[in-house]
Amino acid sequence: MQLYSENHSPFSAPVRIAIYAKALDIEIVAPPGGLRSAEYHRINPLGTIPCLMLDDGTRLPESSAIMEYLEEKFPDPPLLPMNPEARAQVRLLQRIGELHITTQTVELARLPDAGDETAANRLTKIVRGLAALQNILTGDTFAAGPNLTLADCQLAPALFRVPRVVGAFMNRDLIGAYPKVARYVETSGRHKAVARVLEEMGAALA
Ligand SMILES: N[C@@H](CCC(=O)N[C@@H](CS)C(=O)NCC(=O)O)C(=O)O
Repeated sequence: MQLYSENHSPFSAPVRIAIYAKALDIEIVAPPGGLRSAEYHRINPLGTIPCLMLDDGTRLPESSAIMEYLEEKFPDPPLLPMNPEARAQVRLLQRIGELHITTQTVELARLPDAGDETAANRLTKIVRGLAALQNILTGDTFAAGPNLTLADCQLAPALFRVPRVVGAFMNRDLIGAYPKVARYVETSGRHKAVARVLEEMGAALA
């Protein structure tokens, strides 16, 4: 299997954390010809990374679909808890990370004008996402308890980007305003797979 990915990509980062945490034999490669090339669009007509190329040639784009597939195909070590309520909690945290944080920072980073009304809407969504996390996080090492889950794969890279992107729009330590979130950033970053991906992202963004 191959994963098309780039180190700066916040949507690819969660998939790479899952791959590293499970020690999977998946080759991680850049999109051939570049993300916007005709060559890559022939592989993945959505034109997005990440995209997993299965051994039978099937292409699986969309980070959450890829992570669900990897979890089912390679359940050991598990990145989802056993009981339905705990699984729902992990998926909720994943959605908050993807929709309220990552998507908003990606769109914010595309906006040139710091005074734009669209920027204010994106910042509001990020603030709501952080406030929700402050309520939902267990206060444990990882987002949903003592073990790494898919929630951490999503949230750690999402939160990593917040100060880097929001800094251009406001002079405020947004994460620091939510102590449980700030602590979570610190504790989750100690996991080897998380630390590796955050380092890759940091180097790519520098
Ligand atoms: N919902 C998609 C979003 C993927 C996405 O938008 N990735 C960005 C890179 S971080 C991308 O490929 N953008 C295409 C482009 O900029 O042309 C997922 O979760 O995989």
